[in-house]
Formats: sequence, C-alpha cells, structure tokens
Amino acid sequence: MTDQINLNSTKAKSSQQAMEWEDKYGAHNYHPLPVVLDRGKGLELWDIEGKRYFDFLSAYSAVNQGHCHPKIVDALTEQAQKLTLTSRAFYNSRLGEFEKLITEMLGYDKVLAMNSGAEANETALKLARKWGYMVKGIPENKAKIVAVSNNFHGRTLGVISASTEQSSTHGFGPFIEGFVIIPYDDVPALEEALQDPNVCAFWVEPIQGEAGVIIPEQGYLTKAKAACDKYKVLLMADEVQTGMCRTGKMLACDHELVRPDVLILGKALSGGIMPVSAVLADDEVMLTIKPGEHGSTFGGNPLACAVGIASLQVLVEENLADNAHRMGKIFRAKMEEIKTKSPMVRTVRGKGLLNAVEIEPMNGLTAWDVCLNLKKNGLLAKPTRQDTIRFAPPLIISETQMLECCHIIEESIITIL
Ligand code: IF1
Repeated sequence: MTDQINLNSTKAKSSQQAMEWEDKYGAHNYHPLPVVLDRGKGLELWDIEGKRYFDFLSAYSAVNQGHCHPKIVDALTEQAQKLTLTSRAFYNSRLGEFEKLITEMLGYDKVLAMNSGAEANETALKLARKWGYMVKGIPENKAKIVAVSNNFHGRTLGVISASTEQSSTHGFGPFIEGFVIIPYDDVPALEEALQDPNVCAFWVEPIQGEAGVIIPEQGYLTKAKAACDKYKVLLMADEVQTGMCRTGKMLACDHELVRPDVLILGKALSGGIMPVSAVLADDEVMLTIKPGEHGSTFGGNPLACAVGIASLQVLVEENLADNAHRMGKIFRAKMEEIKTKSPMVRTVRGKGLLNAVEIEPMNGLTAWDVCLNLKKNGLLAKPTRQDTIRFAPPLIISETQMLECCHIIEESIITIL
C-alpha cells in the first residue's frame, strides 16, 4: 500500500478538500464551524483561500497573547534548535528557571509542570487525595472531593467522573469514586458538604466557561475559601480557562483577592504554542507526592519551559490584564447597545475578555446560524451550551479593532433576521 502514497504532495488544495479529509479520515469527536484556518497573526486568522477573520475564540482562551506572538515564537525556535526533551530522568537547564519565575510571579512554594489542562486537573486530584491521607489524616481510600454541577475540567476518565454533563459521560462508565457534587455558587451547600471529615478538597472554576460563562455572586470565592479553611479542606481553583489575564486580572481569583491552595493552569501558559499546564501549591501539599509517584514524559520539557517563560513575560510586559479589563468593558457596552436594537440578543455577561451573549432563537435561526453569519462577515466565534455564543478574542486586541469587530457583530445579528 505504502508505495502508492505520494509522501511529498500531501497538502489540501482547498478548504473544501481539507474538510472532506477531516470528515473521512478523522474521528468525529468535534463539529467544527466550516472554516479551514491556515495562518494566524495577533487577532487575525486566514483560511486556505486567503479570506481574513477576526478570532473571537482564541482557541478556547489558549491564545491570549495573540496568534504566533513573535517573542514566544522566538523563544520556541531558539530552544527548538538547542534542546527539546530530556525526560525528567535528568535535570534540564530551563525547568528550574521556569519554576522559579512562575512560583515567584504567582506566590506559591512550588509548581508541578504537565502538558494539557486535563492532566493538570488530574494532578490536582491526586495531590488533594495524597494530602488528605498524609496531612489531614483521612482513612485509606476514603477521601472525597467536592465538585460542582456543570463543571468542565477536561476529558480524561478521572476528570469526567465528576462531570454532570451527559455528552461528556454517557457511554464512558464505570467512573472513579469519591466525588460529591453540589450546586455552583451555593455557599450553604458547600458548608454542608465540607462537614464530612473525609473531604480533602473543593474543586471549582472561578467562572464556569463551558457552562456558558457563568459568573458566581461577588464574594463566592471568598466565602468558599473561608469555609475550606474552617474545615481544613483544600480550595482547588481550575484557572485553565480563566487564568493568564483572560478576565482582566492575572487570575480570576485575584478579583476577590482569594489565594487558592491548589492553582490549576494551562492553555495560555504557552500562548497557544504547545501544550503547557501546571499545578501550583505550597510545600505542605506539593511535597506529599514523592519521586516516582506522579509525572509525564513531556511535562517540564525545556521547549515547554522556554515557551512558558516567554508567555508569562508577554502577559506582564504588554499589560494584557489591563487591556482585557478595558476592552471587555467596551465590548459589553456595545453588546448592550445591540440588545436594544435586536430581539435576538437576550443577555450579555462576562468579565474582562471572557464574555457570552445569549441568543433568543427566532424564525428558526439559532446561535449556530448567527455564528455562520459572523463567519461570512469575517469574525469567528462558537456557540457553547444551548443558545450562548462565547466571545473571547486574544487579549492584545486594540480599541480600534474592538470597535470594528463590534460593528461586524452588530451587522451580523441585525441582518440575519
Ligand atoms: C474541548 C469549553 C473552553 C477548561 C477548564 C480544564 C480544561 C478546559 C476550565 C481542559 C478545557 C476546553 C477544551 C475544549 C473546549 C474547551 C472549553 F468549551 F469546554 F469550555 F475552553 F471554552 N479546565 N476547555 O476549560 O484542558 O485538557 O483541553 O487542555 O475541545 O474539549 P485541556
């Protein structure tokens, strides 16, 4: 068979062909918008035919620093020519440097580097259990972790064992034990759940992304942290999506000055260049895991560390938290304006540049149709649960660009009816 394959001419000739190939040869685990992206720079993306789009998804908030950020790409290419992977069987010259920078920046004793967001969450679950047995004194195999309904922490079996979403769990059982599910943004329910002495951790997103950008009541995290302290339970914040300046602060927890006991990061920790994730905690938690008890071939590799360092530097050097805060305000004000002009806009909500617009389905048209119209007009966004469209551009977006993009959104929502 192999002798019939032309190894030197493998490129798709058109968007149409690329989509046909994905459909024919790829697993059907996604339902993408019909656009084939070929090139990106900052806020902009281009398809195979050269049509330009403004990116309002940012690869699910992984590309906060903008597509192909020159400083991060430089760090990548420089390191790629020097050393990429050694495994953790040996020390490498970049890991300690990355660990020092990220722990100093975020104020934790230690960090554990992984690759995907799901892996970082798995790491946090293991850390919480280990701490529960070794420090809190929970009897062997009895540890429980409190999670919330409509959570999203990734796709691994451990993580989906706490999921309340049918499409994430159906057909994938049996699941791992030891999760207690309570409603989100419900402090009394949390207080009650934490009274069980076998609870080692409360695991939560500061803003629920996949659930449709659900922002809890102001003070929720503060109260959750106080309850966790009262019952000697770890507060584990999944900031894979909300972290790295997305919501207008370095971390979403910073809005309430809450410091989680376990901080879970991913996505924009690499500016979208490669999978880089991390878990941060103090010694009491982190040192419960001993050599040989947890790890990953690629976690903490020198290439990821070089990219991680540059990504962190860009977030601070370019004041991306402040820009996200300012541009988010402009965005929501413009969307509120559109709401007064179109009955299809039901609600607008968000923090920084993590925003959602709820669409009222009308004349047989749904949020999906609005996204197709946006795409036609040169802006990419994706519907999340039900009728919600998430708008999350790279944080480097300028005011002029933001106004132009809001104009496209307005036209797309108004002309569709
Ligand atoms: C997909 C949403 C975003 C996450 C939080 C861990 C992970 C994610 C809070 C896992 C990942 C993604 C992955 C993505 C869709 C997506 C998403 F729609 F589900 F909510 F970002 F908007 N914690 N989120 O949001 O990280 O293992 O993927 O690196 O395609 O499943 P990962």
